[in-house]
Amino acid sequence: MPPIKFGTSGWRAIIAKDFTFSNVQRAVDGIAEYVLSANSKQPTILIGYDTRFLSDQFAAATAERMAAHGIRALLSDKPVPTPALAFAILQSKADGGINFTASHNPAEYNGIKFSTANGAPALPEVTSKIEANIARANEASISPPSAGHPAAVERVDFAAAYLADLTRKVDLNAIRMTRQNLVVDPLYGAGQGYLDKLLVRSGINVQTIHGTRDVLFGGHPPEPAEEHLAPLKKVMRESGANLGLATDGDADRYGILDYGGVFISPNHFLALLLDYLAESRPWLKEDGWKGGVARSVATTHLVDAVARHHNLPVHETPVGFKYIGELIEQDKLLVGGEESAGLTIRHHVPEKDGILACLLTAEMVATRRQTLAEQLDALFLKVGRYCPGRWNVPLTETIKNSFKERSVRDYSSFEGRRVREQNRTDGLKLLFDDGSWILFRLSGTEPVCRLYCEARSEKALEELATAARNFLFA
Ligand code: VG1
Ligand code: CO
Repeated sequence: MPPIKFGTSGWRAIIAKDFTFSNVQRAVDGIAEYVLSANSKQPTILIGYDTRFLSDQFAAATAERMAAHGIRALLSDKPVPTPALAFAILQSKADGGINFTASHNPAEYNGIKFSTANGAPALPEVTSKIEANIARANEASISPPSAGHPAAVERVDFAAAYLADLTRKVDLNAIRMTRQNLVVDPLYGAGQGYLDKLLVRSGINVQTIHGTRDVLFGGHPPEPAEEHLAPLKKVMRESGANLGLATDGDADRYGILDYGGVFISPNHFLALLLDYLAESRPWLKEDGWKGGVARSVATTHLVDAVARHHNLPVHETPVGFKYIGELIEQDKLLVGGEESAGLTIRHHVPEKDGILACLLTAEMVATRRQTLAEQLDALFLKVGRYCPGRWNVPLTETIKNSFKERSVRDYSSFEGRRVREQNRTDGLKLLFDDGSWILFRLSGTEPVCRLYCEARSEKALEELATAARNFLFA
């Protein structure tokens, strides 16, 4: 039996190869054992699913299995974004939630994201217990739960309360008043019927593309990276829209096209939004609150420059939103974000929320009455220019070995640059005297090695990235 391992964000595997009904049941039994051991009363677990092949059926089977374990199972009545499920966990005071999703991965994948009672992605201390439960069950071939007193499975709507909450956190009125013209692209994923519906209901001019279920996602992974947003760009041009707003397969990530279809990198967006929220949200100035900002080790240091400008401390985390979720949960943050397009804000769910990010984009454009590109230029003038980039290298044996060997070495210089600091928070990050840096690490969601670089000009970034690629992967 294959081991079931939770990576950066849940367990992911290829459908029919490892992601089978029987392996899902093994994983669910491991989660059930954890949930039962962590609660003295009868626990409640929320179960959601995205629009992938069989996600709804995996979820339904899981609800039955949870009920057989004596756990009360509330099953979503439709596909649900991961942040909406997180909100529902908090609101219903449930003991956790499972979302069937492989997020941005290609169509052949499915996955399980498990969140704890605080609505945050389960931390390694929890997932290692679940993994141990699963491994133990393999050895002992524990018999299935007795159907003695199976609990009930209830079908529930998780959308309404989540959307209502967003209307209180975003100034939809400002968006409506400025007569913006928006195009929404949920990339055939779980965001459909959420972001678009909320905008339509609020009287905002919006059209949707890819708002139906297609388990092949139109032939591309449902990742709102620039290379997958060409159709959105085209529709924006045709309709004269001023913003294109995309979300990934489970709508916890965002992808933003500015006026003219210009892609705004999630790194730059995070810094812009931090600057905007620091200026525009009065609750930041609440007495006595000494919070700051969190970014993953792979995220732009433009965030640090903006934080410095607003006198906010910065927390650096490993890659994976669970670490930022933990800080949100402890009320230490105004904004937390990751370069992969993860964002949440104070008083919101301890989980990344692509729908919130899209709404705040439209609000920021409405309030400042400038395109995002204009805002970014102004920000660069204020705190300096930062040029981040990221590359994926498919994981062959050679790359694996090269990574292993090169990530443990000690570096005082790298390709003619003096190394100011070596950071091993996640993979290896080398920081240079001029403020530029490189980071390489193994992905925990797909078989690739990731290389991140940042420099202070596009030309310097190109040089640094070439040097890094030649050194690491040549
Ligand atoms: C990637 C991203 C990370 C993100 C994770 C889950 O992880 O780099 O920032 O939190 O995916 O995102 P990795 O280990 O593959 O680099 V999602 O939207 O797939 O839940
Ligand atoms: Co996702």
